[in-house]
Amino acid sequence: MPTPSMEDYIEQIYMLIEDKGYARVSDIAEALAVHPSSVTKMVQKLDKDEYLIYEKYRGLVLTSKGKKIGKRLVYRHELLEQFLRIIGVDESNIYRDVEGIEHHLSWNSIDRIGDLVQYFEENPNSLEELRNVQKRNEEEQTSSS
Ligand SMILES: [Mn+2]
Repeated sequence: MPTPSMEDYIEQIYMLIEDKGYARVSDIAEALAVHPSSVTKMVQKLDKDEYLIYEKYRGLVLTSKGKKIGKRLVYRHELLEQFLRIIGVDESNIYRDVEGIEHHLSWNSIDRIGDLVQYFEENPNSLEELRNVQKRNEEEQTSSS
């Protein structure tokens, strides 16, 4: 199993390759706001663990194992953003909160959150009821403060 840090790298590398067709050490460093030497070190570890193949002058490619995990990690991130948006979390908190929780949930929890997101998509009335609860709670908070 990849560590949280390895997951962040695999997720970013997968997205860069999807977007641009390649992932350079400098692009990965920029995306994760880390030093290029940290990227090189991690990329070597990911190569050793067979998530990708790294050749210094030719760049890197994900193995099928790396691709499979990368795809799931990107899905997980997007699902959690959708989930927080649905339950009414402020847009300005969403990205940071997802980065904070994504590595710490079991796939079991991810799948059940997926069910919940689907449930709200299929039942707009329920979503409206949830919004009503939120409105009520906000009004109570304002009137009691
Ligand atoms: Mn993420």
